[in-house]
Amino acid sequence: MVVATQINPIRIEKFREVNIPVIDLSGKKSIVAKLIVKACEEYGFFKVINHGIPHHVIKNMEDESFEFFEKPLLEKKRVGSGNPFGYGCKNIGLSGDTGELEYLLLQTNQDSIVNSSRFSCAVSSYVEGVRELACEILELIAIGLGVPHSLFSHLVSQFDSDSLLRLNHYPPLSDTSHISCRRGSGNAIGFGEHSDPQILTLLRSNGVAGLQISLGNGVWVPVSPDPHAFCVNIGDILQAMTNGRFVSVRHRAMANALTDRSRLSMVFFCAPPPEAVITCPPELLKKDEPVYRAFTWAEYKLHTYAHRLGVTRLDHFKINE
Ligand code: GA4
Repeated sequence: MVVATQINPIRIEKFREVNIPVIDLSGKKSIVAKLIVKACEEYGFFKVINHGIPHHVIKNMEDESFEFFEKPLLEKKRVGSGNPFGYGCKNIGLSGDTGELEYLLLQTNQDSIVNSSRFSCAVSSYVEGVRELACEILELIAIGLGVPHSLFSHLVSQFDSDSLLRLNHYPPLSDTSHISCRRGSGNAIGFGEHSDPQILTLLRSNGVAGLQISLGNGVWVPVSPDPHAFCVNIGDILQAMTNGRFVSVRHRAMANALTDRSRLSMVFFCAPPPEAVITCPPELLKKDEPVYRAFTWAEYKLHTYAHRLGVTRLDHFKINE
């Protein structure tokens, strides 16, 4: 049971870690598909194990990420193609949100990963692995929902899919030597409350805790870190495409105050191509009225970047708002 206590100014919970479903992808396809759909309906979050991404691909990406974040600030700031992409420290997005982290936000379409440095090789292999895994999970979701297998996955596998890779580095708050732009106290937020705008998110973190899921009404539960698993969550687009049957659950990351190890999360956001039209297929509507109007991913992104991190942005696309 979750036992909550009120401590100003942030509500702190005393709780067990939430047991989100752990799904073994090596199981029988039809059974795995059902389990995933159930997890999407009940939690919007689940973990996958036996995911098939080779250990060395993940390890390489992690090592390269740590090496990158160890570089001097000025060198890191030169990386990337500018706001919102590239290196960022404390600033999140374009509307004034901040957090206790530094990050590297990368576009992942084939044109973006071109150079052949060790770092970009690690990124290409990692992105190839997580994209394939995302497509496999999206196909299992389609099977579980009884819609054509590639209904969701084809959006992510297309050449111009707008998917992103985000490397988030949360150094221990007690250590001020790594980045000069970080300060904070015990209960500081690393990355504030939000839902993910895309279709599906695949997060892999090292063994340091920080991710929390909102149960609503200000109650937060932590997700235990597991370097061998991927934590998967539904994004706004999949909520819209399932007419609200799956929910894009709000989550956040706490600043890393409890250990002297850095937390590193490597997050793949699967997005459709900009011109893809987002709408709920008739098979999923059944007799229900559509909750959201049709919109393109480009339109949704414009709306997303025009608002703050914590906004429930799908509400704007509701038919009866
Ligand atoms: C949240 C999920 C992803 O990290 C992200 C974020 C994006 C950004 O950092 O540029 C946004 C945020 C995220 C949603 C609202 C807008 C856009 C920051 C922000 C304030 C890369 C994404 O796609 O949306």
